[in-house]
Amino acid sequence: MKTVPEFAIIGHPNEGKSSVLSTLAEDDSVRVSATPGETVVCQAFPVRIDGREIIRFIDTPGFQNPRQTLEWLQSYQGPEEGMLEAFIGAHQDDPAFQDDCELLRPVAAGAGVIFVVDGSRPLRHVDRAEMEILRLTGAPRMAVINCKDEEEGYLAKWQGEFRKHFNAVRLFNSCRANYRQRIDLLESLKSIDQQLEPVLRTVIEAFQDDWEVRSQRTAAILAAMLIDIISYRRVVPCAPDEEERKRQDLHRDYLEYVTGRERQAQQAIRALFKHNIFNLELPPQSILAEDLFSQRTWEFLGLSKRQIILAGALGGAALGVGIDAATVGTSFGLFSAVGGLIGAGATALKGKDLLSGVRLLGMKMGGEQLRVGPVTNIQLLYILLDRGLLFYSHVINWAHGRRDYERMAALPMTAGATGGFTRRWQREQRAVCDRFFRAVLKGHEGEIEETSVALQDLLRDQFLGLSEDRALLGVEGDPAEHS
Ligand SMILES: Nc1nc2c(ncn2[C@@H]2O[C@H](COP(=O)(O)OP(=O)(O)OP(=O)(O)O)[C@@H](O)[C@H]2O)c(=O)[nH]1
Ligand SMILES: [Mg+2]
Repeated sequence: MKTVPEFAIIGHPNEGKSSVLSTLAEDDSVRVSATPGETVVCQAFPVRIDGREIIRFIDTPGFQNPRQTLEWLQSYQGPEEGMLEAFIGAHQDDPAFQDDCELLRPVAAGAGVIFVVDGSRPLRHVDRAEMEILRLTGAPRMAVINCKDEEEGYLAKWQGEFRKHFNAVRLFNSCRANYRQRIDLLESLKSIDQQLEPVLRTVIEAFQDDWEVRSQRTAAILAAMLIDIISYRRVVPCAPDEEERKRQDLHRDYLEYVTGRERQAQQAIRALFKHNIFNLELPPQSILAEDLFSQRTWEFLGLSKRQIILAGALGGAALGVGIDAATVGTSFGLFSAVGGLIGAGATALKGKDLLSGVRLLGMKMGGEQLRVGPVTNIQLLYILLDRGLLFYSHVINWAHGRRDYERMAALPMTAGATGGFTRRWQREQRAVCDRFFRAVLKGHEGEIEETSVALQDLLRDQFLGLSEDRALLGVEGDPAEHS
């Protein structure tokens, strides 16, 4: 085995080899397609951490002529070490064995084998032939069952057969596997060959360290975003007669700013988790696809209607409170979508005259100037934190090999998915948020730095918990899990 461990992903056409590789290597550039025969030549996909290659997976075409290949290998009389080279030498110009030669090349060169089957279909004779070929190669090998459908009736049969031919067997769903399952698969690989163990242990450690680094960086990205959004201030010249219009402009600018700033943070997080090509599209039912300032967002994240009104965060219109259009257009509706934020810190609202108590905190006229910001309501911090945590859990649970977006998106959001994360936080955790919020409002650099570090530590721990915790992983409702 070489210094960089190398594994060829081998199997029947269209079983999900490329898809498994894509997820395992966190590489969304791997070509996956519903048409059998998509992969025709071997291609190595290195996994790099800090620019250093630590493991390499090789995508291969599916077996083309396994029965005859097996017959040839079984009747081979020469020295065992030269068997694969001899097979390739004898068949490389025969179009009927083109794929078989190609897929056996990396094995002949010493790569370990990960054999992929679709465990949702019954076992066939041809599968046994393929397994027997791999056994004869003598390569360290493990079998991976990738169930393309939910059907699990054949699993026991597959597992029984695999035990005869492989050193290890694992279920690994290329569309759903996450960080934990990738690590588990690597752990199993360790057991297929003693010689592989030390180098794979190093690989696993590198994966784990890298995951922590990514989680730490995600926390830093979110903290920087929060500082920008909370400390947002603008001052514009404003004559008394244009106050109303200017307020609306400022309000709109703020909405755009917050939305854009959040999107920017999400893109940075996405890149950190190597989703480079496909746009991890949020299912339409996802609360993350919902506008940051919509009532649904705020309710979903655990605020009651009354709390939302108290936060003054949403407009009367959004809440369905019967306010006549004229009033909505002026002091309440338009501003109050971010009211509490820039904001119309609405006090308790009662019926039709609820507008009388509305004060526009944070937005004030002074001299010939209109000032806005900073945000005065800590609720926005929690909403943004919740959305950050949801986005993280969405990203880490989006397997790189997953390509069937439509099907995933069409499924309903799960019942268990209501409520934010921060709502369940303890008093100490809320205190960290509180100190951070106040420091940012005060604008004291040192204090911001200090409280931001505490917030990042808190977030990193939450992220790492989310990476390991099966129960929480479904929080965004991985629809495949529940269909
Ligand atoms: N629903 C579902 N579809 C899957 C899964 N794994 C693979 N597929 C789909 O099955 C098809 C084949 O996947 P590939 O990864 O290209 O299969 P392959 O074994 O590399 O195929 P060839 O390169 O043609 O031999 C693609 O349409 C995948 O999206 C899975 O776990 N669930
Ligand atoms: Mg392929």
